[in-house]
Amino acid sequence: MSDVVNDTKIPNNVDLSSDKKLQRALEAWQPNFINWWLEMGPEGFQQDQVWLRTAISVDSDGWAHFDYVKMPDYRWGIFLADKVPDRKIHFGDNIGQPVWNEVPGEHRNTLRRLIVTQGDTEPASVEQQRLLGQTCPSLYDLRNLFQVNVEEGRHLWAMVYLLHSYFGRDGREEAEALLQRRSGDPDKPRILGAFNAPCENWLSFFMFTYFTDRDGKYQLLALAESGFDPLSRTTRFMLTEEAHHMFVGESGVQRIIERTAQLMKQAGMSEDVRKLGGIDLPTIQKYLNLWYTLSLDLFGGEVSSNAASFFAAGLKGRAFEEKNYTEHTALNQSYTLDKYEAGKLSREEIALRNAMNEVLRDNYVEDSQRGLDKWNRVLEKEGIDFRFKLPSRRFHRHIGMWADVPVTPAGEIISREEFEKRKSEWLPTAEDEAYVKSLMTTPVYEKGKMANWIAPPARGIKGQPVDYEYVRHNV
Ligand code: BYC
Ligand code: FE
Ligand code: FE
Repeated sequence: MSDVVNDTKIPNNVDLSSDKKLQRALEAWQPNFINWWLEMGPEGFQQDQVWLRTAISVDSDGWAHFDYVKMPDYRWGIFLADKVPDRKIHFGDNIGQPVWNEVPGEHRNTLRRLIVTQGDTEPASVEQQRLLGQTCPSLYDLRNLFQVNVEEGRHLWAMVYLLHSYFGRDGREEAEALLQRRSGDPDKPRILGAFNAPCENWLSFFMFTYFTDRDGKYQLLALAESGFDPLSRTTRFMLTEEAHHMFVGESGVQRIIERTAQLMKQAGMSEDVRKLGGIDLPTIQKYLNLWYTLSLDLFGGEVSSNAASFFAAGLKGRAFEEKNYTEHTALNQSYTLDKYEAGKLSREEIALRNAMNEVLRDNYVEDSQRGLDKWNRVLEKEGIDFRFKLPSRRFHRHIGMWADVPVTPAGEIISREEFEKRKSEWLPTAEDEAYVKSLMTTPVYEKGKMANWIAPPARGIKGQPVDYEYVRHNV
């Protein structure tokens, strides 16, 4: 099953050429995808040779191939993890029934919506990151940006394959619409909040890949449990690529912190490294606050009947449902959470199924902390007192019961006036954004060289040296 067929226009391990109608539909979508890529993908680098990883199979060793490729020639393929023989639905109301290889009629709309929502985030992120190459801190980082971008493009292919294969004409229409919406466009925005937020500097990019791609990880883990087997198999393979995206974010932020620590020493342990062209720690904390909270919103409301029905139907489980839980109906169980309503705070017990968004968010919060622990170890080693902190999950929310409630990063409810007065301490201001951007006006295209505000990585990609020519950019 994991054999790869490369003799069609679309690399795949789903035996695409045996279904001519599907193959023709996808081959008709392909030029539209390429047009979208040329219009909305990385601007100014489409003719460059980039040293990229391409998925070529789903074998755990050797699934990827590294070589120079021009991005529009990237071989975006369709790869599903191998079928698990006799796989059964293992949570919700249908436990023990065989998994679905076709879409059950009663779940058709729900499944389509889940797949479209997932699919929409992939091109959205490419659009958000479209201009970042023009301000890159090194060729190494430029290549990592493009690696993330082409793989988000492949994730779009993964969802479009499902839409075309299993949802007929509606699916084909949704696949077209995925190329029509635009991140941040008020007339045709992307579906979820964070994917319409501007991501215009590299500090934002690294925070995005650390925090927002990590929402991707958890949503994909939840969908990997799905009783709709093609969705489970495609998301399982997407998770393989996701690890590198989060690595780019985690190591990128870490390298900024390392450089800032050096500059602080040069400045006689002063926090003010702006005069030396570094990014001061409080500014890094503000960008952390911003992207973490935008990403918390992506889990949906705390109390969600949608989430309960996804779980009941066996469409979307908890992360590691099979491995980490012993009870899989989630019935007759409760979840206790803070409730904020009409200005009053209380504790409330709700049915566990209605809390599935919050359960997944709990996993996400815990996982997010790990990178901060690493970043704080850098500061500790350098003898710097500052520590990064995840803000309260009530802070700066736009979705759920904390939406637009004025709360401090410590979780304290305050007045709207106080919030407005103090928010410049907590979230990037226009001045912060202008300062960060001012550091990044000139791209660094010289092999092995790094911009002043970031330390070099510990090592290069896939055994190559840091000063490898990761992108052959003709200036
Ligand atoms: N922005 O019942 P509720 C990734 C809507 S990231 C705007 O609480 P539900 C990636 C919601 O749709 C992973 N609207 O929400 C990362 C609902 O609308 P309706 C993406 C929002 O349905 C980096 C209403 O509010 N994958 O892959 O339980 C780079 C009530 O909401 C938002 C997925 O999201 C928001 N943040 O859950 C590249 C997985 N949140 O029904 C890629 C698929 C909620 O009133 N999606 N709404 O019209 C899902 O599982 C669920 O739809 C959600 C929301 C988790 C998003
Ligand atoms: Fe993705
Ligand atoms: Fe990603």
